[in-house]
Amino acid sequence: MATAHQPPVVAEDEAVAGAVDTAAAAVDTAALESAFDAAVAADERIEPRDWMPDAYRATLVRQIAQHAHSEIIGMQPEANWITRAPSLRRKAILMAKVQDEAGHGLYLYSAAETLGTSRDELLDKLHAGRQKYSSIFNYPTLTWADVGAIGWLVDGAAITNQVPLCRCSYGPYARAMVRICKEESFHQRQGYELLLALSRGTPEQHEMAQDAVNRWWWPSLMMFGPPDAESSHSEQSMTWKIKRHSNDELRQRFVDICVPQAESLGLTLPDPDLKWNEERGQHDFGAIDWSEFWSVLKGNGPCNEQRLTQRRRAHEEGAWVREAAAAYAAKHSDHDKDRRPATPGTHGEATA
Ligand code: FAQ
Repeated sequence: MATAHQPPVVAEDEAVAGAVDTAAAAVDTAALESAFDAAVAADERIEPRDWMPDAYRATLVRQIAQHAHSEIIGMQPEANWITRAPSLRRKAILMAKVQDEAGHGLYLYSAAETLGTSRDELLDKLHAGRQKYSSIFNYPTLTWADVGAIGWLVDGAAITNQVPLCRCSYGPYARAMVRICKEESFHQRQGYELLLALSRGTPEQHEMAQDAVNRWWWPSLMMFGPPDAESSHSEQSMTWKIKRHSNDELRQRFVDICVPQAESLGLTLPDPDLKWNEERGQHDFGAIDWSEFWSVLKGNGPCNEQRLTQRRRAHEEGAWVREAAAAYAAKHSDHDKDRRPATPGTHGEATA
């Protein structure tokens, strides 16, 4: 009977409708995916409202967050020297540089927020040790020359890595990198100029500059990440054009840039195997101690604990500033609301 069959008939209809929906969704996703792939292949920018694969989004959040955390943790080693800078000029330069790093962190957290995460969430993960920051900032700044070595080598490595990121497929990250690279380039020059002054100074100052370069050289090479064969994300990130070059390619480029600069500085790079290879048109260099790199990543570098403790403390102690800023913003948005005409333009005011 018709009535007896009705429910199964309805269920069958629903099942058919459900299957059609699933098939349509699959077709939609496939179409979206191929549009995304075509946009990436054509070097178009992916913007926040565009469809993107979940894994692309997750990769960007991971990398941008790690980058942002590096900028703000990276303020610590240099800030250590602000009170002990040898002149007012050097102090003013260093303060401006450290402030720039904070700014870079903010641009990057904002870029990450366009992917649907929040700065609070990312900071919580950093403080809980669930997200990384660059290995380089787990080394101590023992002398004033370290400020120069950080500028020359660490900012130099950062620029080498970041200039290609200005062409990253994700628009907000690429645009943030343009401004950051301009500032990093200034930072690199101040480090070079500082080291040059020390290198040409007294024998003790020259020795201090050399010692700083000896300590920062190898960790700077590690900043580019593990060798290509051990880089878990490179292949996919390069297909998506998040990364444009592999870790080893950029590391090689950095070595080739540094060798003539070290010569001009009158300093030696601490690598007896470093030599020009005529055939390759590049420098050969010695083996990197990757066990040190992985150990630092696991939290066992000389300053890991100190950096995270200081970061957590700064966050807690800064709570009142965030609360005050939020209260101020809320007060002003109410205030602005009161001053706004009920119907835009009713008082003949400009409403733009
Ligand atoms: N430190 O598969 P890959 C600066 C991790 S900013 C710690 O090759 P990927 C400015 C990696 O996350 C410096 N961890 O990874 C400044 C992954 O672990 P996961 C920061 C590292 O992402 C100057 C695992 O190893 N710059 O210095 C490091 O494809 C002076 C496997 O590695 C950026 O973040 C490392 N060095 O390539 C501030 C640039 N390397 O996440 C103050 C943007 C690798 O699976 C003073 N980032 N790992 O758990 C990138 O270009 C890339 O993320 C790489 C790594 C190249 C760093």
